[in-house]
Amino acid sequence: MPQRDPEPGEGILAGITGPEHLRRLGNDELRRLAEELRQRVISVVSRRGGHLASNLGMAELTIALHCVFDFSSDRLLWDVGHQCYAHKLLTGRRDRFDALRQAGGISGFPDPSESDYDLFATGHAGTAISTAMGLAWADKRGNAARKVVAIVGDASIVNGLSLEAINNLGRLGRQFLIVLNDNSMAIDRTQGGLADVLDRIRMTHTYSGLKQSTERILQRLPMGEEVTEAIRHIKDGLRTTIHGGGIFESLGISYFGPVDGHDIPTLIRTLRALSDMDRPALLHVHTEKGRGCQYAVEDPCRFHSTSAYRVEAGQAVFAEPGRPGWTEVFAKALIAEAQTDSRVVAITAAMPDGTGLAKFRERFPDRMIDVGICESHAVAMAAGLAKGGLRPVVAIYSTFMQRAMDQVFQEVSLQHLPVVLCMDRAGLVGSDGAVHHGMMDIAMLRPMPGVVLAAPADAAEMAAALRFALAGDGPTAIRYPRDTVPADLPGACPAFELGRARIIREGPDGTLLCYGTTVEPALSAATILSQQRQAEVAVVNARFAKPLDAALITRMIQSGKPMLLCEDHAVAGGFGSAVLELAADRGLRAENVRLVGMPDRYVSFASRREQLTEVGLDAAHLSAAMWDLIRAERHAAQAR
Ligand SMILES: Cc1ncc(C[n+]2csc(CCOP(=O)(O)OP(=O)(O)O)c2C)c(N)n1
Repeated sequence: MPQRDPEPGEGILAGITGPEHLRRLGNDELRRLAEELRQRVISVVSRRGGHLASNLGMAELTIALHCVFDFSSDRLLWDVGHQCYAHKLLTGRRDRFDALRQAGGISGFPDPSESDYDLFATGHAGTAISTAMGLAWADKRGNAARKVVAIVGDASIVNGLSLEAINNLGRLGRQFLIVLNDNSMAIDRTQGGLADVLDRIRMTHTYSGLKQSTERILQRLPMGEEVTEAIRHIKDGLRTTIHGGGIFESLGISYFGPVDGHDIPTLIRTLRALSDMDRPALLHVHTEKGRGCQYAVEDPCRFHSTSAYRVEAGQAVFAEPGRPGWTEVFAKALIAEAQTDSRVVAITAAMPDGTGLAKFRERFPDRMIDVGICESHAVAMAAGLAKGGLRPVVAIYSTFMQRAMDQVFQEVSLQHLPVVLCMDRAGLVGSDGAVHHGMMDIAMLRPMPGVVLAAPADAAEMAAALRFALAGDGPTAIRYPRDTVPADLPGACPAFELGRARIIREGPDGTLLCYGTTVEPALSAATILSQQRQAEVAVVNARFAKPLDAALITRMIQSGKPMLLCEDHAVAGGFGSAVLELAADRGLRAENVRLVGMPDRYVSFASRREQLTEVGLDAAHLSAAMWDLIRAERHAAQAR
């Protein structure tokens, strides 16, 4: 008879009061606990959405880490942090876990405001070893004996930032443990030379091989004081068994492994032995992405991060999306361009699925490059491709494009090369929260001379913007949100012309001047104003944040009629700021102009709709804000 999964109020997990409790459990109980953690994660993620496959692989390793270390004082750093669900369940957040990624609930990433067990709010790859090193240095100076552990995935350890930290780590001269969680996957398959090395280690260690290599480590690692001396002694012996681990060894980091990441007793014994080392070490752990959940094991990429679903006959079933998303529309438009222009090539930094480039790869396998999680390299390489005569399109989420700003500056903008940056997830991103909002791309790119900034407002405009960008002789950045694409705008879509806005709706009483995606709520706001207030306002897609349609915007400001500048971006330094700079430059009185966008604080995780409402970018808030301006302007006119 298959066992019934425990309900949230029963089982071993229900009795866990804190990580210290784990040390009182036997191996069988710990194994059952791992299963319970998985079932809890599946149950919540299937209803709330979230990161599934990586978390399922982390149950045993998380338990073992909490058994060996005391992270109420020792330091635990998660790289990216999307794999910390079991950690959350074991560190006091079990009862609130059902509200995962819901407004006011539990974050999908580590979050110090939730628990002292989370040291940094994270979400971007490659940071854990650096921040952990900083903590280790600080403790060394303060003579604190805390242990430091950084958990890093096989895709994140090849990130430039991780490698810079590893290069520096050999000099640390104190305990420091990197746990390399190797499941051979990023979101898609891990890319690159180091991935090949790890793959070779994986292939030479079948399950029984793993057992042997672990035994070899353990036999040679006596517990207690002599451990470091013993390790020094066995180094040569080990080196012959470690293959690719030599890379770390040569950088002064002792390599151990690989070990089976689902074998709790072995993990505990190995971690305990390594916890006493007085210098940096790396434990290479093999885990299975999607462990214990058939559909996630079969398609770990699909279930890396998932929306809510229901299970029917053992398969996950998703609600049909009402309309296509921006990602899909972008991929379609790019494929169409690539069909007529053989110079077009596409680059992703480990996100072929998320950016839509997986579709492009199906159609043009030789013209898509996945560089791994290294956005800076992606952009610098795109500069080389452009110089070499190709037309590179780099598709990166806005939040991750931040990593590549120096390359956009020096390699792309300064050389004025025709690189097209397509920034998905630009704007509020919903349940991933503050670590993933695309809130600063305009502000970061706007100061770079020669960079054109464009934003489409519907599917036809996406195709037109891309066509325009690919025809240009310099860099263009196109931004679009994590959302479904709105219904087609009225009328035929005019081609994108440099610095020309598109008037979508006319109206004498004021203007909602939008940048891209905010056109949709602005059109609804205009309808509300027309129906409820008999006020007729214009709706315009500026299309370009740089260069602005200076002539049109000047006329609109000079009319003295109210204007709302609406953008799904931080108000500071964004599109609205560009308009106000124009006004100041031309000596225009912008007294009836207001900015709507993200405020100067981090907007927490919630649904994207809730977040848009929170910052005033929904139709109701826009119409109310516009009506306030219209009324004030009418009063002022009467008083004159
Ligand atoms: C700088 C940056 N780029 C891209 C991402 C998107 N991303 C989130 S998780 C992930 C894959 C991580 O793979 P790995 O580190 O091996 O962890 P696993 O999920 O396999 O446990 C990627 C690419 C990110 N979080 N940060």
